Amino acid sequence: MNFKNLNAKMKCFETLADRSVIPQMYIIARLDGRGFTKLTKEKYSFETPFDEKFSEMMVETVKHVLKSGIKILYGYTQSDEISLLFDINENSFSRKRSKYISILAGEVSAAFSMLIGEAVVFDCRLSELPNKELVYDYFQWRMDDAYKNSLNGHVYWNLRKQGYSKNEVTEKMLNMNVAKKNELLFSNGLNFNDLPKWQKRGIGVYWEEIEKEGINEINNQKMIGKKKNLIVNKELPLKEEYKLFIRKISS
Ligand SMILES: Nc1nc2c(ncn2[C@@H]2O[C@H](COP(=O)(O)OP(=O)(O)OP(=O)(O)O)[C@@H](O)[C@H]2O)c(=O)[nH]1
Ligand SMILES: [Mg+2]
Repeated sequence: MNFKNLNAKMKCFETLADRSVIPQMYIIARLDGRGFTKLTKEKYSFETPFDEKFSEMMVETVKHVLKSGIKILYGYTQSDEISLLFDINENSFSRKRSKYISILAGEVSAAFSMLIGEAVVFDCRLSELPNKELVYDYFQWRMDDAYKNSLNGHVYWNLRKQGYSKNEVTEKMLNMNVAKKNELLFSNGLNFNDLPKWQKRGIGVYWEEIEKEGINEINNQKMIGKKKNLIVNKELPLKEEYKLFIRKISS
């Protein structure tokens, strides 16, 4: 078989099952660090339950991926995960899922690896959402997850640091509701309400357009140009306000 025929015969095995996201669907990618429990607790002694340096590396990674060429309007990170909302008009790579998933997993894994100094891996999955309400629900879901993880993490590590074993803590927490968890922290000198907001709500990264004074190279006159800056927000708003916030940065 000549190369042309062999190429046509074999190419279809790569392409025919490689689906594109249909136009006007909102795309959100979610990346999650692989085996980060071991990485954060055994390989490196990051502070538990929250470590500012670890969180800073996650934020730097989000900034990197927002600058990587795929049009992403909003990046959100909590724990070892990153969610990325695409511009509705993003149409590079013919909107092929496999391209977005592999490129984003590659960009995020490479960026975080460079920051930590060894090879680490993030997985990536895509949500395809047919309307904006579901986009708001998605981000509310991840923020609720951040809140739940934060309360559980603080309670877990508060008890561990008092000397209880893994099993003892797991058993103690089994029948504890939210109020009980708050009470336990309070009685041990920690007011959950007073903790930094980023630990309970996660961190948002997005573009902001600012005006910038420059010099027009043709006539040497002062001019006002526009420049895009990345904003890191560690005090994200809640509920309805969060929805309005996402509407603003994604419109
Ligand atoms: N010490 C510490 N650990 C953190 C921090 N942020 C996230 N982690 C840990 O990262 C892990 C994230 O959870 P998972 O993604 O479910 O666990 P994983 O081990 O990465 O498992 P897979 O994602 O399935 O590979 C948890 O163990 C968190 O405690 C931090 O600031 N400090
Ligand atoms: Mg993980």
